[in-house]
Amino acid sequence: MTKNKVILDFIDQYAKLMTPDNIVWIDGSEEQKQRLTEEAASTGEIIKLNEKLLPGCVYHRTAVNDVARVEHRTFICSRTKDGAGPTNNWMEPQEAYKMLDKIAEKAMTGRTMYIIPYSMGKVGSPFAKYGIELTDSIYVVLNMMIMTRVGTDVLDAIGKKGEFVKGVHSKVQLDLENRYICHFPEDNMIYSLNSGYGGNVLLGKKCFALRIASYQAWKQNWLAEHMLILGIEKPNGEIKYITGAFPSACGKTNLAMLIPPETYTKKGYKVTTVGDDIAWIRPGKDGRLYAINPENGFFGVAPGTNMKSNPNALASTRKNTIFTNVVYVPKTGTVWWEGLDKNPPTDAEDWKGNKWYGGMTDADGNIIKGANPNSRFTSPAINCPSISPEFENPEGVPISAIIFGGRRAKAAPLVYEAYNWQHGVFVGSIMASETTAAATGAVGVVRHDPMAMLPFCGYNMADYFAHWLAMGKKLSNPPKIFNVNWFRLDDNGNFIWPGFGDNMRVLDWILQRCEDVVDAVDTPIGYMPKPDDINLEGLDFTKDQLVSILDCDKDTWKQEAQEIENFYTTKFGDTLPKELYEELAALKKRLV
Ligand code: SAT
Ligand code: MN
Repeated sequence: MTKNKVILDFIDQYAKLMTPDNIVWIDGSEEQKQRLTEEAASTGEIIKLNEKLLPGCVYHRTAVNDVARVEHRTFICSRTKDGAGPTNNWMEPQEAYKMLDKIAEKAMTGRTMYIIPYSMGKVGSPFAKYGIELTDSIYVVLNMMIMTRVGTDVLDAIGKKGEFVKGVHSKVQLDLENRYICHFPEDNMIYSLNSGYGGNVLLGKKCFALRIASYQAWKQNWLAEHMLILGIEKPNGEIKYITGAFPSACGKTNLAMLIPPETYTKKGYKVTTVGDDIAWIRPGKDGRLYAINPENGFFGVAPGTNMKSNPNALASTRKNTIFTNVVYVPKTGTVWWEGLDKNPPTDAEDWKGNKWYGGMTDADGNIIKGANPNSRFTSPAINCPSISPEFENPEGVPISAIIFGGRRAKAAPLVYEAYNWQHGVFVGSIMASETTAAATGAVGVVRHDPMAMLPFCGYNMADYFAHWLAMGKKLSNPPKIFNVNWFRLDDNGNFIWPGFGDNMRVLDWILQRCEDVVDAVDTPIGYMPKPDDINLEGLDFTKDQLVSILDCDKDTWKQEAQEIENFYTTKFGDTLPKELYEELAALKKRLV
């Protein structure tokens, strides 16, 4: 397939170590995909679904102990501990290689090693970067064929550029105690053992496109971010692009695919989707930022996805999709998850493979959920009805606004705007959000998650902040920066803001601010909308409710500022860029 010696030596090294019975090159062809699908179906690794109702779709269950990213077992193995910084787990690289090699020894005996050449970004785009993943999982191959651009043209492209990210994955024994997701940024290398779950094993995604790429971006003057990219087409045909950073399972896919409320669609507004998870962003010659989505598909959270919350995502899953850890209905060859509709199957299997029916309860009368809360669909981007015509644009799309957002029951208002780039970097750095099922560990605990990159920054986060600050200085026309929070709760624990499609009303204000056509209220935390400037037409939502989430309670924010100071000083101390301490001091002053 290739004569490139670096590639061949890499494969040879790990084939000798892991001793697979066979080696198969993945060429990206439909025919090979069909063959692998049949093979995986014959061993039970996947189940083929109803060809009429869900053509080309398959179902997969991961091991019960392997359903989410494992942050405590994820390492940045930079040469120095400082290179990984205070927010990452670190292991000395030679020690890590030694330990991993030992676990990987003969791990593929009796198995096949698949070689996946893939591209993040369209092959040949100035943004594109290439990788080769070795894996013993057909499930991984099939997912990578959706999430990335797989094929022999990648080998030609590597041949010319000579650079690629090495990825080694083996399920080994799916042993939790020996599960490691290790990154060697200085070696362009990812080594993932003992898992078979999405973010741990689809090495093009978080491991490459965020952890390794963020390091490369730091060195090469660009940004690799945990951001969706959407386009808003206005009635006059003009399209403005917004990127948004939100932690995992906080609605990036829903925002990226939103359908505006009727008051907007009637006028001719339309939202198009460029990406739902990752943005690679570069300065353009015109002093603006340009973004591409390096992925080729969506790895979305299934529960809660329905015709009302996200019809575009649901439509994306109707063909050529891999469903993981949702409910399986053998009789019809279909799938189901909580929040899909109000008609759960009566005769099904839950994500663990146990007999299950809607409304089933345990001995204590508690409802047993059929789908894992982090169950997923892997769907080709081209399936999405709202996919942007610019999705494949090799030059990317120009960014008008950057949004940061977390899941916060209190404190953070619906939306506010940063004063300038430096203040915007501060706003991103103080992001906090309640944890979700996307990673193992407790759910619902507020933690600091700067720029939604806490689990994904492949180098020292203090350097990452400095890099953001430096990027801004190079831009003559930087995007404006905003913070949003769709998740404020009332005293009864209900969401106040309707969210989903109605988030368009907030995006509308954001665009108006970018175009300088609407005033704002200057508050201690930033510019906030005048309540009259958020369009509530056609919405059952009172001005009082709106005012209640467009607040900046000084006492709450004084506590918040203290919390930020603790985070800054205990995590980063004097390694944190002084500009951020200055922004914190200025915030405190405005709160007096
Ligand atoms: O499992 S993934 O890391 O790919 C998804 C996510 O957590 O955002
Ligand atoms: Mn994500």
